[in-house]
Amino acid sequence: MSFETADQSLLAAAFRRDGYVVLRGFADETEVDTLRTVAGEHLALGLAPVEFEADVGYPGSPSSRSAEGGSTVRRLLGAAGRDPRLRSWATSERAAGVLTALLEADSVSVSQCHHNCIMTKHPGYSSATLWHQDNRYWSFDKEELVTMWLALGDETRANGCLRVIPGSHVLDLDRGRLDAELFLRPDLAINKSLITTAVPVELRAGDVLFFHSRLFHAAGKNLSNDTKLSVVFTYHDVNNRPIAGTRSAQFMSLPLGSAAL
Ligand SMILES: O=C(O)CCC(=O)C(=O)O
Repeated sequence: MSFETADQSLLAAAFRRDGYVVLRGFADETEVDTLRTVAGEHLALGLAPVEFEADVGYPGSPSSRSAEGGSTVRRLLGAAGRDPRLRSWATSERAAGVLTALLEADSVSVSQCHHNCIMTKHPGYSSATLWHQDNRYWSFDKEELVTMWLALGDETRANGCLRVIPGSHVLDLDRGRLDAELFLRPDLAINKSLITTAVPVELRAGDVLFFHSRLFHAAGKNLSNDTKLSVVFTYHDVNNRPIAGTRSAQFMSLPLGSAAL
């Protein structure tokens, strides 16, 4: 859907059905250039806090920070606190308009806990991410969060774009279909058949993918010659609270729209 022509109720209906929607050209060229510049500067400096590929231990990642490729960054963390331009992207009225429709909420906030990052995928030492729901990271009263994923460059199968399983946000899977880390177990025939229904979400710079925290998704390695950069924030209804004492409650969420900082 193109951003200009998207009707909020159609958008919300597509999201309820599929668990995701893509808005083409949601960010304009100037915004993409600005955020790419910020990302490039912070990456070049290795500006903390960062997560390294070696930290996640996913398929293809270097075995340790001291191994070859061990200094490959996976995520520039704490994005909303890094730079006012990232914060204003995360908390804009435009984002609020879409997210209140998708979350069917009067008012939404952006979490500063997990995600809240610039996701990078480098040629050479990037890892693949297995099939999972983002609720493996979250502890909220309700498993109703939405991630806004902005492509700062083209995202294709070759450079490890996200793949999603449409409609999987409404599935209720037995715990045994997931491994200890809450990834879908690829050895089970029933999971193999679910995975055959997956679709790649290819994006152009400026396109945004909104997806539900229960939607199963995965991504491959970056097999191209260029680093892939995406800006990733996750949102919740202000009345959907993080569980006290969990990582989701570690930092305050930020308000959106006119209430934003
Ligand atoms: O780009 C990737 O490898 C996928 C990232 C992802 O799904 C996640 O961190 O939850």
